Amino acid sequence: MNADDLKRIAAERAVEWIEDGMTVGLGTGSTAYWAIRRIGERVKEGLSIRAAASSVRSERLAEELGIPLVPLEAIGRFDVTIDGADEVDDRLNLIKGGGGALLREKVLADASDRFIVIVDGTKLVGTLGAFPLPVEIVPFGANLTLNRLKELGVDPIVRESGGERYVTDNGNWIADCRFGTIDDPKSLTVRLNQIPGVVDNGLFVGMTWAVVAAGSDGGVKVLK
Ligand code: ABF
Repeated sequence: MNADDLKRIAAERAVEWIEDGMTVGLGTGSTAYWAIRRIGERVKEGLSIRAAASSVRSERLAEELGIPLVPLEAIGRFDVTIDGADEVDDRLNLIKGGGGALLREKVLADASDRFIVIVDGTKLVGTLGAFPLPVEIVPFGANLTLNRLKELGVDPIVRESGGERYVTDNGNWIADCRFGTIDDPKSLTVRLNQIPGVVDNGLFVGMTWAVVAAGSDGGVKVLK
């Protein structure tokens, strides 16, 4: 089985939690892609839901698949949000944002009764930090914000895509920060978000309802 098979297996297991009448948050990334695909299949089979997406690209995919989208203004809470992650630690805290959608993803996750994370087993780590932490910053005074990040002992790399600076759906930039092992993600996320110019960061602490992880043997683990 290749990585994509594992992502699909984890995604399809998570989609089983979706029931008629639910309001569903759609994540972003190659694993969330499979969840959106499966939701689209179930909608064609008669599943009645309403949904909102955490990125323009997931919105477009949902539209193509006929998943009924509603404006976020029409939503108070999500029953279920399904999304990927870059790392999951043993307390189910996450690093997300490798796909550049961390801000909208965190807004949906925070408004979800059940935030379900879908990963292939390689994303499970004991402690976060091998993956560079994405930090979303406003372009205004970015050099000053980057200086503040450097004071935390990192060398922030402003993300580029195709030789151009990467711009998020919200018009901001992403600074990827290698903190190394992150033993106290709660303190770090609070410290980062106190920096003027930082919009949010990819640490999702205490937000996960369940992790669905597909192992290389094709087995699926549900961690809560
Ligand atoms: C998105 O999915 C991002 O937050 C996260 O970085 C990414 C994981 O990507 P993939 O599922 O493609 O490995 O939710």
